[in-house]
Amino acid sequence: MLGEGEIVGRFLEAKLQVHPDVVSYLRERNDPALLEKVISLVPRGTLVVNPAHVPDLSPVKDGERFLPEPELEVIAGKSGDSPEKNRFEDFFPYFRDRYTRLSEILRSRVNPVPIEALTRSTRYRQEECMVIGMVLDVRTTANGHRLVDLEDPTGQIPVLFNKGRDGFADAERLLPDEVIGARGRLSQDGRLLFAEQLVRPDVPLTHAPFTSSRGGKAVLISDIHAGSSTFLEGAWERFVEWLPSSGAAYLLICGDLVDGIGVYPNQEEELAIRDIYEQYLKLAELLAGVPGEMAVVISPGNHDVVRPSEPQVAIPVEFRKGFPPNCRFVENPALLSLEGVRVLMYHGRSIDDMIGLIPRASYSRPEEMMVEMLERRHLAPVYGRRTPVSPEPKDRLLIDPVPEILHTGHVHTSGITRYRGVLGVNAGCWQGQTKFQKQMNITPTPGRAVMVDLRTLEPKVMDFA
Ligand code: D5M
Ligand code: FE
Ligand code: ZN
Repeated sequence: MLGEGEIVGRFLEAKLQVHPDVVSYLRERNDPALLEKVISLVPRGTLVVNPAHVPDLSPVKDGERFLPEPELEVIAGKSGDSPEKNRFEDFFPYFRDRYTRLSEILRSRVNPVPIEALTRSTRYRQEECMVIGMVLDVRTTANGHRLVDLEDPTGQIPVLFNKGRDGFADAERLLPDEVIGARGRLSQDGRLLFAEQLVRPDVPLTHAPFTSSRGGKAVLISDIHAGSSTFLEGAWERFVEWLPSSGAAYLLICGDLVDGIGVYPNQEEELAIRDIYEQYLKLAELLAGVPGEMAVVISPGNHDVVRPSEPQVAIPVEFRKGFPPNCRFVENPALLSLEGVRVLMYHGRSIDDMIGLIPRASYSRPEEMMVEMLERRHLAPVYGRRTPVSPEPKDRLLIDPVPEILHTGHVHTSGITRYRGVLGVNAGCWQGQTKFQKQMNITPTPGRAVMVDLRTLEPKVMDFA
């Protein structure tokens, strides 16, 4: 099996540095001849070998895309898409759908053996093989290795990721319920897989984002928290005054529209408006300042009046009084097309779960958690902690298709990232630090909006604080 050290070493011999994506690709393909071929194809004078140098990794741009008329289309998460009630009996189909679709994504790179066959038959013992499964449980052993119980529809097997092996950093970030592929060697008794490589569904290395030839700009914000006594009126006024000059056609608001009522203990002490209807009326007033020709897309978050389980339904009609006619209410998550550019809006409750479980993760760097979502092709990989999920026969939290822009909020800190062509944006919030955030040591970055040019996907941070 080709190891990371071996691959990097071979490039160094050829006086070349190598991009980590090229290393993962070569490890997955596990073909020494391919490694030599890549080295031989690199043009003279190259210092760093990146995916563009590898024929199979050349970007494949999704060039032809049906452009909606008008330019804004809600592809998924329209108001009314989610059934109101969640039914307990839907949990089984929900997880089966999650497993089936993520394992299909993995199958282009992993050729798995059913787990039952591994454990039953003797022919795989001490042989190299691959499996695909959902992480039932993951723990760190006394020696610091990571031990995972992996389950597929046929059975279950423990998989050991040795801390001394290449790519252990991937295993350190393993989360319960994520779907992964593992390549490794089966133990002599067939009861344990010694993993050599962890493969995540991920964004394809060849992914090249679609860009709009029509142009257009979108402004991304979240966490307005209207009705909170720490809502930053002045910053919002400056923002709204700037909007007409921005030339933007779209304003996307990614949840926590109002502060809500009773969201956390003693919240009433921090509310300027204690009536939930009036909080939404306040939001309607705030949005009345937005130019009428801009399309405003409004998606809920955990402080909003709708059910907390995701997909969260759109703000109900009785709370939409007084909003200007350019507002559209969608679910959380929602997938939009703006001039053909796909934007996946997700408030980001699951970021709390991931920050709690991923070593060195921090509320000050939300962009890293967006990358974790993209690698797993799932907005809320961990089930049953802080992020409640409403089971539906189709898992709407899967990231499929891969969007051009992933827009989140919730953490109140801004962060921007680009991962394999996908732009990740968390703009921050419009609320100053609350007592609760002070206790949690969370320092918000309020008053920022991020404007994205749909022709180039270049973000620009605007600060109104
Ligand atoms: O989330 C505002 C901020 O507070 C965000 O950074 C997440 C954090 N937060 C929210 N709830 C919790 C809990 N229960 N523990 C730790 N941190 C949390 P918002 O949704 O606006 O309240
Ligand atoms: Fe919030
Ligand atoms: Zn939130």
